[in-house]
Amino acid sequence: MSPTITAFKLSPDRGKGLARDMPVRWALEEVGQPYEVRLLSFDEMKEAPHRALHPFGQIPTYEEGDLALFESGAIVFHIAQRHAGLLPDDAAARARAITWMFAALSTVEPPIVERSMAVLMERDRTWFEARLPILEDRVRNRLSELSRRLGDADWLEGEFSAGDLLMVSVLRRLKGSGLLEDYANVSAYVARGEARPAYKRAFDDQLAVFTAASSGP
Ligand code: GTB
Repeated sequence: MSPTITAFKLSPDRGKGLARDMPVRWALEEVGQPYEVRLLSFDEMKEAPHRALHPFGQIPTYEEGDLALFESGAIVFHIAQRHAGLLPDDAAARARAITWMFAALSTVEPPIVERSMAVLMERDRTWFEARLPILEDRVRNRLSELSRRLGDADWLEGEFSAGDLLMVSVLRRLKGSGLLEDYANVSAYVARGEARPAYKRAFDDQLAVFTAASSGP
């Protein structure tokens, strides 16, 4: 039986693939696992049936038989554990790839999200102009550290892994900020991720949901 994930009925990113069902879709495409998608409105996300799956009333969730998961990182990890292709077999290499999954979500993403939230929600505050350069410097710090580590490698640890999948997903949130462009190897890394056939299938599928919903009656 195919797993079912949840996603926005009408994503606020207008199909740019920034909502967190995207890494889950991408992981499922990488391992060749077909899946169903249940689309939810903002109201439906906060209702009891969805809250039973997701305590915070968010997307994505993942259901597979009796197993119900939330948190995109945990879902990608589960998919990577269950199928070949996203984590190396060698125990040490696997541990290093998992380390990059955590690094993406807990070290690289927080300053990126903090900057995006400020740009989206705090533009009209008196202190916004003073705060933005501070937030951008924090992002630049992480990008330069990542750039140094990546060097001229294609991926963070040998072959493409779930660590790269999450890192590329996190870095995509900087599109349009002008920050990524200063780090040529990191920009090329993101482009390499986006060029993967599995990424493209996942992206097209989530875009099709937005296109259908926004052109409906
Ligand atoms: N840590 C959780 C995870 O990784 O799964 C975070 C889940 C989460 O933030 N879900 C968001 C959500 O359900 C959607 S993805 N929000 C509704 C709510 O909280 O009520 C975050 C997101 C939303 C929109 C954009 N965008 O428009 O660009 C990007 C990312």
